[in-house]
Amino acid sequence: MSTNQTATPAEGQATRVDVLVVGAGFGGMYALYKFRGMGLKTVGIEAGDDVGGVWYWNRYPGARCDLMSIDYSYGFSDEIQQEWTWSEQFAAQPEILAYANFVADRLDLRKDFKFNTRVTSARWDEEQNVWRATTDAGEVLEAPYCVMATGPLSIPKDPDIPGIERFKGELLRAQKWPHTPVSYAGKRVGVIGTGSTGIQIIQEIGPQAGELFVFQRTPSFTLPMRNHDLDADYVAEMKHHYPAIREACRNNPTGGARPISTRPFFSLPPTQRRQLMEQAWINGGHTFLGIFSDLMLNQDANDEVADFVREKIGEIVKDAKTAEALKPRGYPIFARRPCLDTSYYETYNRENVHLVDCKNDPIVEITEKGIRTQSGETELDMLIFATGYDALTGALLAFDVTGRDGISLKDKWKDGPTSLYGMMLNGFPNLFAVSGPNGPAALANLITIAEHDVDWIADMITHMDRAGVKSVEPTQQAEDAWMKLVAQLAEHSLIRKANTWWVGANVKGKPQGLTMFVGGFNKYRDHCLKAKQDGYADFVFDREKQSAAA
Ligand code: NA7
Repeated sequence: MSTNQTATPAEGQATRVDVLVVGAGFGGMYALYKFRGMGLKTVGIEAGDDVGGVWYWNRYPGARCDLMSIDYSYGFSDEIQQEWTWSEQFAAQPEILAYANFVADRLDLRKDFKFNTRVTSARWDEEQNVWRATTDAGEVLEAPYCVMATGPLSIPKDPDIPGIERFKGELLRAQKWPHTPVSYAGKRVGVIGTGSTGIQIIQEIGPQAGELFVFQRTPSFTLPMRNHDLDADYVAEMKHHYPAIREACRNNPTGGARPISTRPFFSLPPTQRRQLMEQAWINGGHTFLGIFSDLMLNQDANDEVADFVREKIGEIVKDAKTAEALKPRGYPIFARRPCLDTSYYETYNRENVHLVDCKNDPIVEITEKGIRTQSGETELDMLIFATGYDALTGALLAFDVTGRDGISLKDKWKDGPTSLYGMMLNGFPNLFAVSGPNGPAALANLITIAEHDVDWIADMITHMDRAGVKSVEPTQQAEDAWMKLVAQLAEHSLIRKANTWWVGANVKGKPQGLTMFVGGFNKYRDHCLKAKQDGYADFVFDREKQSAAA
């Protein structure tokens, strides 16, 4: 199918390919493999010097995926899933990055990626029906199809605190961690940020640092991970059942294999509810989320689970004042990304670990020597930022994307992101996003979503190729209807009730609101499938020709 021609440009000309993929994370890697396999000349652009995306950058101590490794891995190739063996229930960053490298080697992906390169702009050329992208290497690439696999968590965010540039000690950012070993021994280390990242760092370096000071503004709920090595028999069994496991993931609201209960919290008597929660605490992982059906819909049910976890924090943390400060209040449990830990609360029982409660003692500034809070200065040798990301939309808005009639993405999204399925945008023909901001995005297994989205995009391209059409975009009505559904579902979810990156609250000036599809990955998949079965009735093909004929 299609052209599969590469024209080597003369000086000043653009490099012409069929598909341009931005990003070499798990979404971009699969996209490149898939489109190349369709006979399309595909080129990937990646800012890092190798594959892995967020797992390439995030080398901070303790970095680990909180989805089970068996689930958080590709299902598109049986050879790959049979050849690769995970060592732990929840894999650490080095193993996940090794897996990304294994896949890249196995599929020979690197030859079609341009590493150490950033896209600086992308513009739709209506005459030629191509996206024309420029890079910071001064190159121009042209492709009829442009696939943004830029990831929901790829633009790190420094804290909004004055004086960062003054600090004379070692300043480290979780998402741009050095590739060489870092020593904490004998040092006074400060950590700002107690989301998933901060929690992983704190429990890892607490025992290593001379003194560790945790500057906590909002405490997170974290549950025991109960990580363990995978034994050979279990792995063999999983490998045997991989096809069924992948199918279960595709039919699950979280894109993972673990079933979600249909039992509402208050349908059970209190003793049984308690028993289930105790069991979930012992089992670990995200079991809690799956044991009742209505934790994100029923505030009273949510409150009881939150009380249970607060009680556990009180039991683990010996100092009563520290325990109280660590107990999250004022937002529903699971409305911030639920974290999994191995020894987080226990870390605060160490004499060298100190919690600074910034709700009561706010940070005023960063000084040459450390951090000044209202009550005084804490001197530090090392300061670590685990302060999150400009998530979901940040990477897509980091460069100029200009669609039909000169519409810029920044303008289109000035009040928040809108699209059809998070994948396609009215006004931006042939532009696709993998795990975009109006799909399930951060609420489900990102590898399951990425595989789904890339396959859906591939089907669309195949359809266009067969129909002999050159451009496609969703109708405005279809996009509006999707966004209405996204908003209606969000309205009933407790997720919108916390100030998190999920709702854009962590970035000053960012439009606020829950723009992800909270209906579950399986339902999202149904919607996308229906679009195809309906013969893509919600899309306009070759718009120019159609308007001319009208
Ligand atoms: P998060 O979850 O956005 O957490 C960022 C943390 O940084 C959070 O505790 C913030 O507190 C804190 N923060 C940010 N700015 C400040 C200032 N100025 N002062 C004090 N504390 C601050 O990012 P993560 O990297 O931990 O996790 C992101 C996702 O990666 C995670 O959800 C997983 O999906 C993987 P705040 O809440 O704003 O009070």
